[in-house]
Amino acid sequence: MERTFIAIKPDGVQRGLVGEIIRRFEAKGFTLVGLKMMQVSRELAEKHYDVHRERPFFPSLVAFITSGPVVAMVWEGDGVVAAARKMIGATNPLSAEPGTIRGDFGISIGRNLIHGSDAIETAQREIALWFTPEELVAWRPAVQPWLVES
Ligand code: DAT
Ligand code: MG
Repeated sequence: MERTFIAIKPDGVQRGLVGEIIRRFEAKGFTLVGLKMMQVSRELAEKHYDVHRERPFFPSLVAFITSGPVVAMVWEGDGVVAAARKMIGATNPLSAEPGTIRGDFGISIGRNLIHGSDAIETAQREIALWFTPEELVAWRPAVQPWLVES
């Protein structure tokens, strides 16, 4: 089953949006299979943002993600990677559509609240980076027959 990595960044935690963001993914029908709050190390931050290493904003990106608690999650469901990106919205919250998380709650690219994997292969890499296999729980919600046709 497809899985994606989602992280509520320090601004999302500080602004009290943890519940709201989890609510949206639950209400949509995706399944939460991993969840932890953590203080991100510099090492993890640099690995996570490795593709952006050469970008001018890389130092501030690492400084920000390590500046306070982050809520790291793994969500499961068919099509969850692309659907989560749609729910999150464009990178710059000012361009993000209303109805998306960034579109509804943000105004600045450096404070865009949430991370979501951009492709299935990225999700696999990020899940392995942030979670051990034991931290992930495979379970089937009882409402599944009311969410998907068998
Ligand atoms: P996304 O988080 O939508 O996947 P990304 O992977 O291109 O966006 O960039 C990672 C993060 O880096 C993004 O959430 C915010 C920051 N960022 C991206 N482009 C930026 C820019 N031009 N200036 C400042 N920060 C930027
Ligand atoms: Mg990205």
